Amino acid sequence: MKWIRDKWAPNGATTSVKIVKEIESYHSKFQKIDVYETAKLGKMLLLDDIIMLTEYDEFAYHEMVAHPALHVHPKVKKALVIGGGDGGTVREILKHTGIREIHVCEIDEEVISVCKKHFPTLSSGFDDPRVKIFFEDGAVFVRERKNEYDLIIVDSSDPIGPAEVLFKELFYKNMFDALTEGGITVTQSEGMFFDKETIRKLFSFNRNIFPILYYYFTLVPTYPSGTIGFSFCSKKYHPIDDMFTKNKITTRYYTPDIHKASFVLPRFMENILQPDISQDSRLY
Ligand code: SPD
Repeated sequence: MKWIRDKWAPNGATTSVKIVKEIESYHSKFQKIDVYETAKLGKMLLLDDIIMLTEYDEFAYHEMVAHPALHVHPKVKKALVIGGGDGGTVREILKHTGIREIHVCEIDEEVISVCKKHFPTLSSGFDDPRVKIFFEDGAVFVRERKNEYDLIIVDSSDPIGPAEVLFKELFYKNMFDALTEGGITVTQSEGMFFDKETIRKLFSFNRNIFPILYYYFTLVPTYPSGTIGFSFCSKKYHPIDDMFTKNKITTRYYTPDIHKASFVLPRFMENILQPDISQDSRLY
């Protein structure tokens, strides 16, 4: 039996998962791609040795990256997913019947192929006629779109390698312009325990771009520290005051109470997100 250790360890601590078999391991043009059969958590996908998902807990991430915004914006017709090559985010968006069109911009075609082969319960949405896939750099793709999407979800890896550019101010400014009036963007914004500096930087520029900006989180045991969060960046709608409920969405993690609770943060996070506290004191 072998253990695979997640390479994402910004605070010198990370996750290990026991595996029983290597299923795929190769280098695409952009990154290393690995699929393993784990001992207890189903199949697991890694990009550049960083855990992207396990079949066991992926729902807790994909439901929470998608459903809060879709229970706040009253009419999401056209959505863009940047990254998200495994298909989990598209699968969740498609649960909302009002959606007419989903664009997916994934830089690495190989991620989609490998997930279609090994993770069909995530990637099946790619065959839906409302979904169109673009193999392009997300930052370039967004720069060329104006007033087009009601919702943009950035389902990215971490701020090293191909995803680094997706954590920059210019990218967020371009997303603002690519959104329609009242549009919302939700971005993978790392975990509150181990990635405080990344979150602080994101909020330091985003509070000047989006009038409504919140951090919320979910629990994913196979990510370092067991939690990961999202920036909720909105032009008009408030994540709690404008929230509504829908009856026919089947979920395993998301509920209206979880929606509300996920925006309630510990004191240290409130401090990190405040603009006027000296940087040194708030990072611990
Ligand atoms: N540290 C890993 C963070 C990965 C977040 N994105 C995962 C992609 C799942 N669709």
